[in-house]
Amino acid sequence: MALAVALVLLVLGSVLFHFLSPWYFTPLASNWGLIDLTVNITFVITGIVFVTTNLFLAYCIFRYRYKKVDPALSTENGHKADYNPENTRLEWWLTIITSVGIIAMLAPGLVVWAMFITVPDEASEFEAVGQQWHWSFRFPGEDGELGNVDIRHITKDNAFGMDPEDPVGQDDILIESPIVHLPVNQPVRVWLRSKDVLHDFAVPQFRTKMDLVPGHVTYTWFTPTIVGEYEILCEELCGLAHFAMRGRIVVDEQADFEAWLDEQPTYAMLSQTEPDLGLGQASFALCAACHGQQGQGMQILNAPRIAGLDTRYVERQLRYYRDGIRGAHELDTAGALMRPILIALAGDDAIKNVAAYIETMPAEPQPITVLGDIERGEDLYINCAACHGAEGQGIWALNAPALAGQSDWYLVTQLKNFKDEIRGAHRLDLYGDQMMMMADILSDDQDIDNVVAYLNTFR
Ligand code: HEC
Ligand code: HEC
Ligand SMILES: [Cu+2]
Repeated sequence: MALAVALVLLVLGSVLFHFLSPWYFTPLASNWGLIDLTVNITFVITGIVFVTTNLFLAYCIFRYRYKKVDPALSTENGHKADYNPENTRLEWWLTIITSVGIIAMLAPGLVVWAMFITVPDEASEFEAVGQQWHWSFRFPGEDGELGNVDIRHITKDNAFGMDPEDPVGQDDILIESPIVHLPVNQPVRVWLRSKDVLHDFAVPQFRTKMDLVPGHVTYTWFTPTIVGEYEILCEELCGLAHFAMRGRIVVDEQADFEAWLDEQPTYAMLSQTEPDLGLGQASFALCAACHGQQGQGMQILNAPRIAGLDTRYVERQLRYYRDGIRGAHELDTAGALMRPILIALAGDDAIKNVAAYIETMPAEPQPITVLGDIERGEDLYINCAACHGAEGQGIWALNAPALAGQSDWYLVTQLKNFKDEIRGAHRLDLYGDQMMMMADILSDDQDIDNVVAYLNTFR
């Protein structure tokens, strides 16, 4: 009896949860309303089956429950079930109903799948490139065609693996930031390419998702229908840190989209401009006042060592300071010191030059000022090694800077800043966002000191 009641409550609770729960589809912002329809059909059919079978079970438990019958007063058998091995009629009915239900669930899915893989002729195209743990994008240039790429061409200066000999690729537009724009109401095909492991391109509001498979180029298509900003998630669940691999699609009016695209560099522009080390060295005079003549850093000014930092990392930090993505938080007093410098360092070229010069400066390990439990630090650092390298050497392909030999007091403040959302919380800071999630692994200030003390063993 209690079991029957529990079953009825379970059914009621599930149905109520379905209708009252706040966790449902996000509002639709693409042409793929049919995906919602197929999911809803499945929900309704499996829902009806769930409700009827469970209520039937509850009914049987109640109806045929054990009854004590006194044999002296009655000939009725109160508790023994009849054995009823065959019931052809009933079996036919059950088979037919089940088949109809399964067909009703699968058939619409097949129709929608056919549409899902048939890209309309008028669709424009772009490419989304996945790598651990970052998205970047490529649009065809004026010729309307994407040039050849190959994993073998990938270097620090050719992150897309563009074929330098291919004339078609010269005008391709390369977007290294994980934020891409698309025009509204224009069908678009996304070519999906992975540089390393499996990834999965998913935009919940577009109801579209597709795996990126290393060695293959896959695709999906959709028509964004509402102007706005949407998050790209990597819905690859197996493997490390895919949840931290966020990107963004900004859906614009056509004119805004074109204005944005016009500002993006082509492969030819990127591959032909060599940084000017002489100009970079001249600009470095601005930096030496705080970071020291050798870029070794000065603790009294809170300025860390910058000698030897990776060019791309430095460029990104300088752009972040300039654009108020880093150093603009009211509690970030040290970061605020960097912001005025970027007024003097005008333009992306100046940033490029000084960053290139900084990479050439020899990096001396900095004195140890932070002590902690090195063994505990080693255990904690296992989580960090995947991005920053087993010896804290940094991995440029993952956008993670070197930590070994860096001013240790500075590493401590940065980890605290990430943890307290003073660094990394800006909505355009998608790498800082990764570090904010990672810094939460370190439960308190002591653990921060421990992991930095362990990093001090690499020098
Ligand atoms: C007024 C002093 C000052 C000057 C001048 C200055 N910096 Fe800084 N810089 C700082 C401070 C302080 C920090 C640390 C900010 C923090 O703690 O977040 C910093 C941080 C940085 C970082 C981030 C390092 C990292 O590992 O993330 C870079 C890169 C950098 N500076 C480059 C430069 C360059 C290039 C120049 C010259 C064009 C320059 N700085 C001039 C004070 C200065
Ligand atoms: C998913 C990859 C990933 C993991 C795991 C990771 N980091 Fe990072 N870390 C990054 C990236 C990317 C940056 C650069 C952020 C930026 O560009 O602003 C960074 C930046 C940092 C910085 C700032 C360095 C500087 O020069 O300013 C510190 C310190 C740091 N990480 C420490 C750690 C520690 C300690 C752990 C382990 C608890 C860890 N990271 C785990 C990706 C990672
Ligand atoms: Cu991924």
